[in-house]
Amino acid sequence: MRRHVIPYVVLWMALTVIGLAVVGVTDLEPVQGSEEAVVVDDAFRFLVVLSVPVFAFVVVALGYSVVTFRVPGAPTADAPAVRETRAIPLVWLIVTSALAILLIVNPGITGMAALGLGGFAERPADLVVKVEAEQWNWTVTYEGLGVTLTKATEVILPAGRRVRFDVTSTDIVHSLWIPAFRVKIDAVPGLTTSVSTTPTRTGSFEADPLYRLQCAELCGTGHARMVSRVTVLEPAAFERRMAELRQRAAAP
Ligand SMILES: [Cu+2]
Repeated sequence: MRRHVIPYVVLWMALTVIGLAVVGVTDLEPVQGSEEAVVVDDAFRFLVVLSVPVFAFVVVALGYSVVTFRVPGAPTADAPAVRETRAIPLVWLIVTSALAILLIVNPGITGMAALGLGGFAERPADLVVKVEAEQWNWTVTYEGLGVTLTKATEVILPAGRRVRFDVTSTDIVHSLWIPAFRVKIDAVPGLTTSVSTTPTRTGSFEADPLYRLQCAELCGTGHARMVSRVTVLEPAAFERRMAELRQRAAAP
């Protein structure tokens, strides 16, 4: 058994290094349009990096065993029971338990705290946007600004301001998803669900297709087309656009 440890560890390390190199050159993080995107991406990258040595450990164990312990021909009897490896399950139990606890604390609890989820205090919103989902449109109302965009083709948001979406549905379950912000919340009939985000930079669907409000819950034949463009403007430009939309709505 002992003589297998060193080649096994060498193979494990080699595959881990290759895996981490692949992760390093792979673009895992598209545009980060909000503060939440940074939290979510950090958690995602951490989990991916951590999974590389674990995955390599299992793959090398499998491959190494297949090659090294192969016995030609059909087996005539069971192999003798292995009794001298009590340390291996013990180490395995301790390491995997420690990793699981680490992940629960970070990025689990720390991430929830940063996002204001799971009972952690939510930061007050600068702007509340009511969103009503229906097959297959989004209707958006800017609370206190007197602007409602029925079947909105475009959702306009201010950069650097905390936005809370209060979401509901008039028919079946939909899901509000803005990929550039990494936020998602179900739209449920008879219920108001909320999700908050702070866009950090200006952006538009034309410049990056992740700037879109997309339904993320299969809701019928028009589901894939249940999309509104998202545009993030500087606060002053946002106020001007709101004023324009108010005027347009007031015009006969
Ligand atoms: Cu939908």
